[in-house]
Amino acid sequence: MLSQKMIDKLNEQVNLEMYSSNIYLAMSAWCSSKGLVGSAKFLKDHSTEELSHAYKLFDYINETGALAQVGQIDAPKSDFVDIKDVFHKTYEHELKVSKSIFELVDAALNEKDYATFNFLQWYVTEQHEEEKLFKDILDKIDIIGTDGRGLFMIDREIGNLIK
Ligand code: OFO
Repeated sequence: MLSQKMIDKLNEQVNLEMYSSNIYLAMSAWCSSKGLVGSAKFLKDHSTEELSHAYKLFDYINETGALAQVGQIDAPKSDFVDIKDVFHKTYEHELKVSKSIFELVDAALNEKDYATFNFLQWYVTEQHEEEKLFKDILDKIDIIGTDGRGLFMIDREIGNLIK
């Protein structure tokens, strides 16, 4: 059985994952409007992945007999300077999500809620992978550059990252 504190924190995380999904969807729209087809597809695909993160938490809360809650989700930013700005923001956002997951893990340990602690390990691993994914993209942008054909190549590379 979850404590009220854990229910509240897990519900906050559901909200953050849904917000993440909307951020990536808005970024996908921006990329699409700039003809960055590969990045648009990749970010839309990632938006779907974030929803699955939200649903996994949602199901966990419900399975314990607690009430999962869908809260208000802020509108994401819809304008960006360039492709580097987009992926810089994805990376910064994932660092924020990792911090939130680590706070949840801390809370689970403090509450001696070992079932939730165990459940959250999937997110700890996932965040490590996501930070790496977006850091790698930023590195590629720096190496290839975005002048002339560089932007075309970067966009194609990003599109090829879809699993
Ligand atoms: Fe991109 O992170 Fe969810 O958890």
